Amino acid sequence: MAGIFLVVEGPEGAGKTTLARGLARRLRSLGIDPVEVREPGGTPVAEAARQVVLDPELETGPVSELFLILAARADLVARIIQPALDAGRVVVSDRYDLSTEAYQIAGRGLDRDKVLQANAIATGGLEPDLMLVLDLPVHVGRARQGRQGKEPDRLERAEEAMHERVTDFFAGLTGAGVVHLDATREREIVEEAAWAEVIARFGETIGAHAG
Ligand code: Z5A
Repeated sequence: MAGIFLVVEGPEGAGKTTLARGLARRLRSLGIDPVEVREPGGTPVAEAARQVVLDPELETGPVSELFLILAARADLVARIIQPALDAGRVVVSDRYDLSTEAYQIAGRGLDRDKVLQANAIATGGLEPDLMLVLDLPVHVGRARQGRQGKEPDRLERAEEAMHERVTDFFAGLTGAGVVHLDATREREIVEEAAWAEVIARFGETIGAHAG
């Protein structure tokens, strides 16, 4: 049976983790055991890279930031995502490579072609089947994160203009497999809209997985 690779993307505080968990819960309610991952992270090597890249005490330039993130992605794809898809599993990822385009290319200003080439080495060319992009203004995401009361990490401390570029990049995305969701709506409504997109595309496969 074919595996399905679902990715949730968007700016900070948009509700990616909330939605990824909601989709996984819905899959489990059908008897499907999804593989849930987040980026950067998901393996010991990738979690170590995540700690370095998000640590506000560490000074990391845009290029070293890129390669830490790609090292994490390479390990996650090779050890978890690709084997899971090969085994016919459904993978739900909280961020993937659109985040690199958003943060390292649009945000940090790195060369697009070179970053995409390096990313292709990290992923082995693996592309998601569906990218659910949550659209939310920067200040709304910030307010949500503020209510959570967690200390901002290194990337969250970046200049406001960078966050605007990241948000604008996500908002302007088009292409096969990209679906925009208005993340200003209630959690349940966002989840329902996302689930409808999943079922519209993969209902038959999911039905077969559910047995
Ligand atoms: N990064 C990168 O630079 N390049 C890359 O290639 C990749 C990542 C893959 C990872 O941070 C950082 O790595 C990220 C980009 C960079 N940094 N920045 N800045 P992370 O994974 O720790 O966190 P995050 O992705 O930045 O955001 P987050 O704070 O985890 O937000 P979220 O997952 O989108 O939202 P959430 O945790 O689901 O929800 C946030 C709060 O809002 C929470 O209290 C929810 O209950 C609430 N919420 C969720 N949905 C709603 C709705 N619909 N209405 C109201 N409230 C809501």
